Amino acid sequence: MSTSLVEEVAALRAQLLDWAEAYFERDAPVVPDADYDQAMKRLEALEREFPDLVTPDSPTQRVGSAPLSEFESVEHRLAMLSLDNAFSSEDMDDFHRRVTERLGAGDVAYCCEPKLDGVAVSIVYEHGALVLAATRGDGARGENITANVRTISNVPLMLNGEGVPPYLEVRGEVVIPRDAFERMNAQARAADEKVFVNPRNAAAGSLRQLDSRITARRPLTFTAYSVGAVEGDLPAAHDAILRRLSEWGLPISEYMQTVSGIAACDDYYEALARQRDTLPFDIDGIVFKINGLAEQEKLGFVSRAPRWAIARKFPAQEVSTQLLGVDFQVGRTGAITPVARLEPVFVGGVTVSNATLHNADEIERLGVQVGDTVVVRRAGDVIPQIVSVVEGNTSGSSPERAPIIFPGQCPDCGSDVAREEGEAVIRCIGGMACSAQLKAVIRHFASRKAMDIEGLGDKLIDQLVDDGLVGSVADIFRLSQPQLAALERMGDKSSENLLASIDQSRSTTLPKFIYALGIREVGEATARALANHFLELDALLAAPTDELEGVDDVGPIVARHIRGFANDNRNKQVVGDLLALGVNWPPVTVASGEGPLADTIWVVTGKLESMTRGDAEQRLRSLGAKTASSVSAKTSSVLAGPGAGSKRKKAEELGISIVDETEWLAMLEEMG
Ligand code: I6G
Repeated sequence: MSTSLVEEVAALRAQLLDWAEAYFERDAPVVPDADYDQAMKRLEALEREFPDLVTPDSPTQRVGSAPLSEFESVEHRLAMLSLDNAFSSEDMDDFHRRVTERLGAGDVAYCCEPKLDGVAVSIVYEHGALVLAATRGDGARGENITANVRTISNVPLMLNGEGVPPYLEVRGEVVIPRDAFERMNAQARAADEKVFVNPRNAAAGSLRQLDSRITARRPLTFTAYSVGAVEGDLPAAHDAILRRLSEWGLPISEYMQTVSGIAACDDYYEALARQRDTLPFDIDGIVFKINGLAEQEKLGFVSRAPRWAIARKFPAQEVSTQLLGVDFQVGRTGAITPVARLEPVFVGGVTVSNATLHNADEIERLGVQVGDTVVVRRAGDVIPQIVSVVEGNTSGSSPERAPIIFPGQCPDCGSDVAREEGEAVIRCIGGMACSAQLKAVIRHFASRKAMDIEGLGDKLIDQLVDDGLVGSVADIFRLSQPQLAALERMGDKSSENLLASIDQSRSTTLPKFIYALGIREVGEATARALANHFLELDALLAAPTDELEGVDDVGPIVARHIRGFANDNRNKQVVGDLLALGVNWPPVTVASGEGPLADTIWVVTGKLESMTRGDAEQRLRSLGAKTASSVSAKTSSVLAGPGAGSKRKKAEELGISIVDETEWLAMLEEMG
């Protein structure tokens, strides 16, 4: 075998691992899928021809193998136990009292970790190589899901580093992150395929695939939270064990923290409860563990749970309630969305009385009717949704049940409605003559990430449209102080403030302006990519579809929407009016990827004084940097404000440069 062949295989492997890291961990693909597939095919061919070159951690070993007929049952060397639950700080006090009494100790160190809402798995490594993965099953025996777990991109196939025990069973949770779940379901809905109820079910369904090639396409991630059977030495504290696992390449929770005493546990719980909605994954509580293994051993177990750990649960994210009725809401693109009116219910920490039902297909899929008992899910900052109808409720047609009938006319303006070929949504064809669409367009235009017109809220927009003062977004810039002051609940002072913020919003940026135009499917990221590509608004609006499709993020559908927008005479008029009324932005001089920070990857964390994290990221991108949400060996620098926690720590561990806000601002100034 020639050296150049060995070198080619090594280079392909390194390249594929790099690309996979960009794709899965930084959500920032660096090459088209086709390039990835081609490199993978070449590596597969070489490994087929020279099997001696196959290594257990080769990317080819993750792609999934032929379907199994069933999962084999495997016995856990050590039973996989469950955890006792606590529902209040009083329950936590009781737990702490029991622990300290048994230990005869005053204060105790607790290791705190979020309890991920996913599927528990056990992964066995022998001499560092992944040899077995199993579900929890009944705790004593689980199912052998090795082929599926091997496809999870952040599960190391080989552990690296000093002191890896000859036999190591790692336990943890497999989840699908929220954003990936939403994307997965949106794609499934568009393709009329099975929609998952929640990320946990999607993760469980993905791990239960007999064909691991299907699992390989699911965005699963693993987080280790403990060890099971071990032959060899490990540190004597839970947090140190997890850190050791991390050194060997296993992902652990970046939120893990060790605290002293039960009051600090309450603080940790409250802090995570506040962050719960904005975390990248669903969590259903916090797990607190006595940190010292000697103390854990002394406390032992009671029935099927350790005495040294407890899970303090958060309010449920799914609860059942009654569907009282359905309203139809018209959005800015005319889409008519069925909105469920619910018997108010406490879910995910807030009282919910409305939930989206998406579209007619979704209603049919759920088989839901007015009067049914339904399961409502509220997780993260996603709008509450009805995810299922309570079993036993759908059969027959009781007098209390009523089918949901879609309107044949727009509920707002009475225009006809139409369903485009291949689309699940029904749209009002009234355009800006439909006041509901106009109001939604203005709400979007004025929103923070768009023109950011402070004080122009929903109620005021309703008034301005209903009173005929605003008939297009350009009219916002034609409003006068007497007109505003004459509105209900608007005094001189508020109207002056509003006029000042309208005036201030005239100075914007090209990406924000493009986003504000509300072109279908053009979100913030696409608007940024368009601005960086075209640099000028005119160039964007004149671009043919094939040029538009050359921009990151823009496919044929988005390109068609942009052309459709640009060709519409009313839109041309409004854009022209906005510019004539003084809307302006500084020139976009640097396309992403070029500039003084080109080829660098930044992570912004903690609280900044002078701007939001989002704005700081935008500044960095405008200087050519890439921005990422998590710290890895690829990160060039971390901008850390006060309160930066685990990301700062990880950067320190990896020796990555950390700058504070003052240093960073000075650096920007230096770059001009
Ligand atoms: O189900 C669990 C979730 C998270 C756990 C767990 C955990 O630690 C963060 N830890 C143990 C020891 C067990 N179940 C049994």
